[in-house]
Amino acid sequence: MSINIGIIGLAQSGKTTVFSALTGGKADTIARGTDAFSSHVGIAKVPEPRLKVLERILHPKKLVPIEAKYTDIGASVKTLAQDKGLGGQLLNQLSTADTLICVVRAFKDESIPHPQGSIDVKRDIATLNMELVFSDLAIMERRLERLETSLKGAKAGERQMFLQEKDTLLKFQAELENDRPLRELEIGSTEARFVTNYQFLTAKPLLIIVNTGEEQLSQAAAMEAELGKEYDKPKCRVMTLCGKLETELAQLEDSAAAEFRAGYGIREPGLERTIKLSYELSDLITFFTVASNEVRAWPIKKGTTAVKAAGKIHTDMEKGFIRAEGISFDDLVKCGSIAEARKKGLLRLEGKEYVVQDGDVITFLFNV
Ligand SMILES: Nc1nc2c(ncn2[C@@H]2O[C@H](COP(=O)(O)OP(=O)(O)OP(=O)(O)O)[C@@H](O)[C@H]2O)c(=O)[nH]1
Ligand SMILES: [Mg+2]
Repeated sequence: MSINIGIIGLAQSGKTTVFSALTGGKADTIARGTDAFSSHVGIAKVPEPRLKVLERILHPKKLVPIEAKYTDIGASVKTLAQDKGLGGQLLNQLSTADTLICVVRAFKDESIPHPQGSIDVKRDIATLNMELVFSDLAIMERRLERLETSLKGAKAGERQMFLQEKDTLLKFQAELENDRPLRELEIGSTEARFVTNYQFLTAKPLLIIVNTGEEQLSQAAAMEAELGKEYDKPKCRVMTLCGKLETELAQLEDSAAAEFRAGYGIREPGLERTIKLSYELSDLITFFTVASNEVRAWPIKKGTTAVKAAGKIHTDMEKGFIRAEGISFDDLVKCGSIAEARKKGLLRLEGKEYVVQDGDVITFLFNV
């Protein structure tokens, strides 16, 4: 199971630098390369300290963390929306992302020209937002045209459906034309279906990474607080990251990197902070399974029921679901072993509708 993160940003803002910081570390990168579209794709393990604790309690042969797949498409969203060929394919790649990271340049360097002529973080965020809006509007226009054709030949039964979709799209279109991204709207369940179908970019959670220079490190926290006032909203967060420095630190052993970070006054590794925020933005929690000598971490949306969580692992487990046997991470740590937890009655039997909680350690029982 992986979570999928698309990296966007203006030209030369540091997208590839941030991508390297997130996926370039020796220990945490599983695979990294360039795909057929010449975008960079990298997979990094999601840091999860609870796995190590579970290893001590459960003694599995193997720990399997969640993976984060980062895609640096290396082109601006604006050009993608205009281009039906390669641009269209790259856009498709972005549209499968769970979360978007938008890299905005704050570092100063005379030798690297800025596409808009000067450093201005808020202006660039607005530009990027506009590009995302523009891309969604293009998708909507095409769909609305096709809907008109479909409506002409529609049977009585289909008509209602098409009209509903048209209403939703027109409503979304009006919001976008006012520069309002779809992620800020309250979306009903019928409407949500259309959002999922079309994978609108402005509907996705957005993490704004302000790429600061090393010499700006002392101001980074203040900059983040100031920008947060404007951009921290549901499904949108802003953070600063020194991409270049983090890329270098990612090459070092953990202990050496930690020493450097302390020296620079950086409290948390950029990779960890980024993934934590992406996770929160995507409304994801983590549960653990124990099976065939493996302890594995899984990401699921908050509010997922046990039967649906089982389905994430295997469709057979959803179809043949009998019950789940689960314990919270904290209870398991307190007991020190599954046997002790069972003795104390802390191992719970849960039915299909149980809502899985962050940190649950679960074994699913099912028929095949
Ligand atoms: N001085 C300085 N240079 C940086 C920093 N971050 C990135 N750069 C440089 O800025 C240039 C652009 O960075 P990239 O990461 O390639 O930016 P990009 O957004 O991927 O660029 P394109 O893919 O060409 O749009 C490179 O020469 C980087 O070395 C920084 O914090 N300070
Ligand atoms: Mg690049």
